[in-house]
Amino acid sequence: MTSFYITTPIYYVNDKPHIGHAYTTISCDILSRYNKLLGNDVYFLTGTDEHGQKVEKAALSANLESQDFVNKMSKNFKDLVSFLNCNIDDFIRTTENRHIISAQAFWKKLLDNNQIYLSNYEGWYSIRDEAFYTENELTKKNGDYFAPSGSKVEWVKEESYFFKLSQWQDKLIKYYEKNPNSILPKTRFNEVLSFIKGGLNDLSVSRTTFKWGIPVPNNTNHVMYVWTDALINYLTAIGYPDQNNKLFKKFWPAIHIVGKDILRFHSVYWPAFLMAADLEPPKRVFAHGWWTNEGQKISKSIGNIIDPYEIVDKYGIDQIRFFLFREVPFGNDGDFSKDAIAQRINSDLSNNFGNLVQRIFSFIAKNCNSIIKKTINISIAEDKILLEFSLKKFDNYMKYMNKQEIDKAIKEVFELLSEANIYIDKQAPWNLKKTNTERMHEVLYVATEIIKRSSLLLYPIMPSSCEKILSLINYKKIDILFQNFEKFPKNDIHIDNPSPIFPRIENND
Ligand code: ME8
Repeated sequence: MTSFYITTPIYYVNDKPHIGHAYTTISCDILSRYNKLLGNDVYFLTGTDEHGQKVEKAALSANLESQDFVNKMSKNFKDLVSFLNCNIDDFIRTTENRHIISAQAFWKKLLDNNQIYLSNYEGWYSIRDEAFYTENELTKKNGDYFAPSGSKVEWVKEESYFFKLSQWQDKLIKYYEKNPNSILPKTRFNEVLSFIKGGLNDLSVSRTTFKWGIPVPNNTNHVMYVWTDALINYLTAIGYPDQNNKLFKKFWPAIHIVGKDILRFHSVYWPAFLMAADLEPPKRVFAHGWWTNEGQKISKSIGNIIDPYEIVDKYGIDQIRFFLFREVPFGNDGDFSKDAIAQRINSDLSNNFGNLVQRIFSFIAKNCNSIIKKTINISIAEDKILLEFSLKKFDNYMKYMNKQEIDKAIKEVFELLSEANIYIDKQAPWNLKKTNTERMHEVLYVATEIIKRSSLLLYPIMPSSCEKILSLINYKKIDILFQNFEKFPKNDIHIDNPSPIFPRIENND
């Protein structure tokens, strides 16, 4: 059995989750469900990043002890996972004991491997990004300096441990040249490679000016730099430092899905840390794009945060899951607008998919006593063409899903659904009812088979709706597997009376 380990970034708990966090988590759920349908052994991890100066500051302004604050805030992220209908295997928090043990063991391994040394850091730091910057990356405005992300940086000067990142430059270049698919999309791969080729400095990996972090082993004046601490979560969850742990042996290395903002941490620092600790680098880092709200960057100060609870309550969870991945190529930036959501729901879900299900299943309920007869021979050219087309679409769908190109995979299914609607219009079972009921049954049988196949393919994206549709033809949860894609039913099919799965959005205020 192939194993598939997929992770979201662990989110900072300085604030409430918004649509951007929901986006990454849903993408991992889609890919995880897709892999389960293939029969793969899947492990899906998400969680929260709870240390560092940014979180400490947020706790202070909330007037809470850091630990009490993170307990409260982390829960918001955990609750959101189930609200989004995401089936995770573990939710990790970096303040958990298992993680502290794991991060300190990892640190000791780096020390043993002579990868860390003590010195002094003097330079720019952004608390909002929790990142160090060199002067040439900054812009100056009214006497202040700003990082490319727009966050203000401050000058820090402190004793610090350094990781010998500069020594990994050539090894990383070699690794990436040999494994060009280990960073996707391609443009991101090129960006990372040229960044590495531009030269790597040793990286400051500890801080001394605040306390909210994992103590550095044997020198408790220092806490681990929050990114070093955070990245190790991917190992902790599968049992590190016990490398004989069943999960660790089965699942490492992982596929990390991240936003483009944190690609450098995952594809430069992280693989270098791992190789320096004698571990394999990630199987792949996929960096997706950035959502804006009606053209503007989503930010608390602008006051245009999109609350996932609000939009899911308004449009439905499957509708939002679908919109996010149908509307924008996974990897590109996207703009969130209510008009775009309504248009997607109405044109793709109500008019195309929903309409096919509705008209076929209610026709069967009304005219065939809710039964479609088993069809033994598919001999009519139009039937064969449509069924073969579905196999081709399935192949393409898998090709895209394996590269995390979720939008393209969805498009393949909608091309199939459009063809199925054309087929029904042409075959017109409502006319056949009067002239040739045997043929009418064949047509309904083929259409039902296409609905089944499309629902299987769309299940990872819209699990509850597709489960509902499949249950109308008596498909059980355990049957939702791609190995049943081509399997025709052995008996007549009883169709339960359908109610509309994807109602149109009429009022979108
Ligand atoms: O960076 N559009 O946490 P974070 C799309 N703790 N995705 C968005 C988004 C937007 N507008 N806003 C946020 C951290 N995201 C670290 C990670 S991992 C070892 C440590 C998503 O809370 C996207 O996945 O700032 C982005 O990379 C992540 O949230 C940043 O979350």
